[in-house]
Amino acid sequence: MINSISDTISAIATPIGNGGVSIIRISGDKSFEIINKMFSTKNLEAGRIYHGWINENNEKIDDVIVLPFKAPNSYTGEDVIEIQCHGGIHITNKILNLTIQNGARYAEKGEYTKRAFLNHKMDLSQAEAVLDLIHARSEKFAVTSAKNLFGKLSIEVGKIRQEIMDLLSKIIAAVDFPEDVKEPEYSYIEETIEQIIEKINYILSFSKSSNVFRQGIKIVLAGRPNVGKSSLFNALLNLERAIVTDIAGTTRDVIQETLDIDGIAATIIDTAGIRDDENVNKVEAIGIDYSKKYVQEADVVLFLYDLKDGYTKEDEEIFESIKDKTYIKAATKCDLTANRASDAICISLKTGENLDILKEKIKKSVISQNLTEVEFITNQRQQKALEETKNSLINALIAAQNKEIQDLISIDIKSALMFISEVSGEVITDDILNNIFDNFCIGK
Ligand SMILES: Nc1nc2c(ncn2[C@@H]2O[C@H](COP(=O)(O)OP(=O)(O)OP(=O)(O)O)[C@@H](O)[C@H]2O)c(=O)[nH]1
Ligand SMILES: [Mg+2]
Repeated sequence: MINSISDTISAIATPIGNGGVSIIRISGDKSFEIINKMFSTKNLEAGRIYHGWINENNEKIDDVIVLPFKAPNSYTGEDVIEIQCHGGIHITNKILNLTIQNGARYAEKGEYTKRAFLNHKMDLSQAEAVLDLIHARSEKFAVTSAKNLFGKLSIEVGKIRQEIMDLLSKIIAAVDFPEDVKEPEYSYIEETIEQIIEKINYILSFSKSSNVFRQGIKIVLAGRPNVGKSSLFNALLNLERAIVTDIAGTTRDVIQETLDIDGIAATIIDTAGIRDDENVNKVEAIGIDYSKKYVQEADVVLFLYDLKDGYTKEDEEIFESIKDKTYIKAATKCDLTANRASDAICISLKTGENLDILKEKIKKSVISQNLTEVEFITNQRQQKALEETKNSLINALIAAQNKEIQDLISIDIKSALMFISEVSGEVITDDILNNIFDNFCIGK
């Protein structure tokens, strides 16, 4: 839960750790009063940059740069003080604690951006774009989130909202003042609604790609023990991440790492080899259950079998369970045998043979999951609000086609207006709001 907006809050805005510079940000009415108690220069003016000392009981703690901002010209729309100190966990925490001792309280997750929203510095889709930008797992997603931050989605949704509002006004005016205002033609209402629905559909057409961008793609390695899953996992990451041995059943836990493949975050997941025999102990058995679960949730399965052993009955069984998914089939250890497969890429993790071809194939399968260039990135909350807007408009359209009285049609258009307003946050409940900002990190 987020506390009162009237308090003055403080937090470290940079990642915790040792770096060149850390930033502590204070926001609220008491910001200037607080810095006055701690800083060597007094009575700061907004819009200037100050260099000086942070003091505690007349003792110098750090040499810092201070940037004061006066409401409403700041990120949060409140009085803000940014303190740039030397990076380092101890010094940064010390200065943060001094701001608290002098009257601020620790900020909660997303509280700065929540204040920016409540003070009308940004609308909700922009606030969510900040969240996306922070958590962006690939470059492409970061670039598109930044566009949303500059208002791309809000502008389009704002236009649609205005069109719904105009239509509603025309209908209501005629309902309320039948002597003075002529009611709009039914054909006009139908055409207008159809056009609006088309615009919503256009934004929604990017939903699937948006979700792929947001969540990334899961690529799961699957196959019998010892076929070379962990060896391939390491080769794809260019890293000795997973343990590789000639003992069947080496990997027990699920290991995952994320790669940026053509701007899309691809999480490669190594799993325990799937087998069903008396040598399987309790730990491996749990690992095998995980493998099966991850395979089912995968966007792409990399199915491996050992070319030296040939395609066994067990391989066939595992393949049966994935064949309805998007899969790539590869036969490993081609350096050890003259056997070749007709329906799989033959690779060797020892010599690197055909790994390029496999990588290319993985890249293609990732790109094919991401069907279009994404013009509007939306999250599931926004998609739901847009779907509800559309459903209300469809009801209004059907009512108009049936030549229902316009007073009745206006009810559905009103609810469409409510739903579209949720996207930018004109109409929003506290629950939704807290849910959104709870996903932020502290200091943003
Ligand atoms: N010669 C050769 N050996 C390989 C190749 N791929 C893997 N190996 C060897 O096969 C053994 C098993 O490899 P892993 O990568 O651990 O196999 P895994 O599928 O992860 O096995 P589990 O974790 O037990 O399911 C290791 O000794 C690897 O060095 C290959 O292409 N050629
Ligand atoms: Mg393994």
